[in-house]
Amino acid sequence: MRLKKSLLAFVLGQATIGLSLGLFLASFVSAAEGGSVSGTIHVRKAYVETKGPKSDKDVVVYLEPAVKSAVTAPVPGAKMNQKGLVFVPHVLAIQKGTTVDFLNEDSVNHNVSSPAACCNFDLGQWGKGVVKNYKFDSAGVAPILCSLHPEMAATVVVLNTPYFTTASLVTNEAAKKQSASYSIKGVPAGKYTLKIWNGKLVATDQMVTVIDGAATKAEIDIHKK
Ligand SMILES: [Cu+2]
Repeated sequence: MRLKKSLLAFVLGQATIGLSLGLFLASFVSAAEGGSVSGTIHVRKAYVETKGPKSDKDVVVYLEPAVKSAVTAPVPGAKMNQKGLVFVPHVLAIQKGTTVDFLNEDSVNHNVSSPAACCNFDLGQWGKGVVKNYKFDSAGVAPILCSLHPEMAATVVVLNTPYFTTASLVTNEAAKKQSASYSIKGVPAGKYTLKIWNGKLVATDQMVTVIDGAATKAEIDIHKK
């Protein structure tokens, strides 16, 4: 009887070790899906308009791999519509090679064009409910204009990387501070240069290391050019 009990304890012990090892391996496998980079963007010694259709609240945050990695196909479905004589969204970040649909939701005609060196185009004029599109094949910053409405303006930021996000600066009137939080998820492990784009402000590039299953924190100070 005593022998049977110790045998049972031995078997249970082995099973526990096996289960622990299994759980350990499972956590290792799921962690291999990449990591994230997140933090807060702080506006330093500057003030930008954070309200209205012509605000400078949008900050594009992106990670350029230190070592050239496999090319990832751009995500489909990028849109910049014309609604109420405004381009929506005001700032659109995309990966190079992305086709953007421009839908006119207004009852008046609109034009969509850009004088940018990276992406010089003019799609003509069209009316309500019609979509025209343009494929952004070169990285760069493209101001988007409507020749019929000079007050309409937007920006397409074309990036050489699929790892990016757009954060929105908010003004804390009481503290007289402007900031935004950001998070880029699903980034493969490795070294990256963290960069930003904003209509008025710049930041110093910083190196970040992404570790599988880990959240890397990176604070960003942005200031006048
Ligand atoms: Cu227009």
